[in-house]
Amino acid sequence: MKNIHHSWAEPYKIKMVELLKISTATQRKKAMKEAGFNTFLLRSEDVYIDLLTDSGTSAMSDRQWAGLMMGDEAYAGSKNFYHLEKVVKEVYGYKYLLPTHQGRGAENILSRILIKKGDIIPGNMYFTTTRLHQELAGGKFEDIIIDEAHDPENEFAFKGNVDLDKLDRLVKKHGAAKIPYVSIATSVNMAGGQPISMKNLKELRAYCKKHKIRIIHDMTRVAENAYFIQQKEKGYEKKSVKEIVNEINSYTDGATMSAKKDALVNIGGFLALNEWDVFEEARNMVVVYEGLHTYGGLAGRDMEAMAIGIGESVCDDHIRARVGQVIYLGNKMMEYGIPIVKPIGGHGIFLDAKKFLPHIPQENYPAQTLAAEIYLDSGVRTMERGVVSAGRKANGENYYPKLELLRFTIPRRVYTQAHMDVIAESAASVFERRNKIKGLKMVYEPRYLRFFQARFEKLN
Ligand code: PLI
Repeated sequence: MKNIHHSWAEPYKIKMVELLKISTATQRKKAMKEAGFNTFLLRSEDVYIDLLTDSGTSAMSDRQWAGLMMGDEAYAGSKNFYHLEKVVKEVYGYKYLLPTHQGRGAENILSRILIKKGDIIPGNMYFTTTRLHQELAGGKFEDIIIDEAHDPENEFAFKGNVDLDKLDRLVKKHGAAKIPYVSIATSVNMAGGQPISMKNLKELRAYCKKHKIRIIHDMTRVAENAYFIQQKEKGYEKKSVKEIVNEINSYTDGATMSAKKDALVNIGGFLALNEWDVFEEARNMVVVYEGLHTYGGLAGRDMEAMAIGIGESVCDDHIRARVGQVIYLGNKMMEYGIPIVKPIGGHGIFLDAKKFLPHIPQENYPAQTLAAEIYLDSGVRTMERGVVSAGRKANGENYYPKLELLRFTIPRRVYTQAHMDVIAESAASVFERRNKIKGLKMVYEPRYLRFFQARFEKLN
């Protein structure tokens, strides 16, 4: 009876299932060609296990579904708005709330208000839509994440941390007045879902206070970050995820949120602020771009589902199982010798495509190539997070990010452990024949966020 390993397990059971199509290799070949070797252009019907994103793809609880029936679809003053506002205050600790249709709606409004032409926005690694809105508003994003974040092999526990020396150099060079805010993401997406530590955040807060610079928090995956703090940071072992989330937020001045991730809904987001003046301006803008300030592009029922989802998302049992499943998949991949970003992050497994396909140069899109190969192998849909996602600079040059990754993003409460096994086995079988894989060339490139709609052809 010694040495029994105690597994994590889901704190829920299945009440309804969605049937999936299992395709043949010939069907997948045809579908991939029609999609221009871009997994974003596949029809979801042609996908078996969909790991494109964890955004809007989670399963809602029976309580959330019941909440939909409580939707108050009044144009103004919906009771669901007031419920959501109460929950955001209580759980997240921000004073003022503006719902938006999703995260980028909040980013648009915030960037337009706070950023002037020529401003600098330092942040702990870029995110695609966030940086684009900063640039469209006339600002320039500067990466101030620690160097370790750019190294997939480095096992430092908090690779989302800010390098305060990098920030200080920017402040000295441009002056604090040119920096409207520091843009801080929890669970840094493009680095592989890597957390920021509370210690680092506190130091950043002290620095920014001294220089009178705001901190704006991209809190899309804050609960996952809080879980890593609970598991790995001294002094937080006994704190609940909810308490940790609240403390993280207390060191920031406002937040943009894509509720489609942590908050367990299929659509929705918000802008949350502590400063009245900024809020007042944002409330003016929301009616231009989103909708009235008590719905911001959402139905009453969407706000109700979000309010309930936020509560569920900060429960320790939920988050332990959520991250536990991701870690299970990562460990399986490592057993097969597949190169992944370490440590394993919160929302998915990120394959190191440069290591996986060392014979394919970044100009021929190794991660994009790998996404196509995994789909062809098993019908598992993943997504590129490398040179295609990084896009072009304002001067037209390509960004060449150090990280060339393939993301296996795990929707919350959707797939089983057996699905995780199938996914790891598919990655392993592509890994076995990796030397025979050829790269891609881009044949169609949209102007903005090209990864969504670009088309590719196979190199001969
Ligand atoms: O997709 P939106 O507009 O609700 O949210 C944009 C957004 C903002 N910040 C972060 C960290 C994100 O991850 C994010 C969206 N992420 C997507 C769609 C993803 O697949 O990762």
